[in-house]
Amino acid sequence: MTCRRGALIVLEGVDKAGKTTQCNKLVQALQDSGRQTEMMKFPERTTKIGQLINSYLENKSNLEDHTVHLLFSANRWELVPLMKEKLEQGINLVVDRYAFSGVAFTSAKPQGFSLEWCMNPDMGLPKPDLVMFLQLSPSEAAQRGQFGTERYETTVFQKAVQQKFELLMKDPSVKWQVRIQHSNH
Ligand code: NYM
Repeated sequence: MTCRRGALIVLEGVDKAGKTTQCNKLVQALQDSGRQTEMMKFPERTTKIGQLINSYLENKSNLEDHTVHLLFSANRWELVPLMKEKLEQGINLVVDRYAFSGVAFTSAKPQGFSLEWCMNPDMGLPKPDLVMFLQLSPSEAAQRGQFGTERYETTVFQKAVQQKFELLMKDPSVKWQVRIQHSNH
């Protein structure tokens, strides 16, 4: 018996947009409707590469900007065999961040990385069937402006990231769906 390939659904957005909450809800809803569904997230901090990324994000170590970009990409690639296996088994994957975050965050850095350079290392990754962009309303963004201590968590940087996401959403080869986030997600 052949089974249908699972769907690859990605959730993207700036920090604090509520991606993790929505991923959990989506996984639950799909499971409740009888569809085998699992959640994944990037960065996946538990692998060796993920630990390097984690230490960078927590400001415990510094990494050169190109290097960390490539590590984020490598962290996706190292999970591709597992992703493919699951999708081929007919399992739907709901993924909290993917290559779009990689491109948006690196290209938002003041060094002026081109989108093209940022996109190259992720070329050939399994293509999402749908990318949901959780758009934080400006008033919500202001309320959620109290960021933690991780790298990138400043209002100025998040605004730059949002602009980069808006450029990426112009790509018609990707099926984007924008969802405006209000209170209580
Ligand atoms: N991030 C995430 C990147 O800079 N590049 C990437 O490729 C990915 C997947 O890591 N601020 C950034 C975005 C977030 C941070 O994400 C960690 P999370 O979802 O808070 O664990």
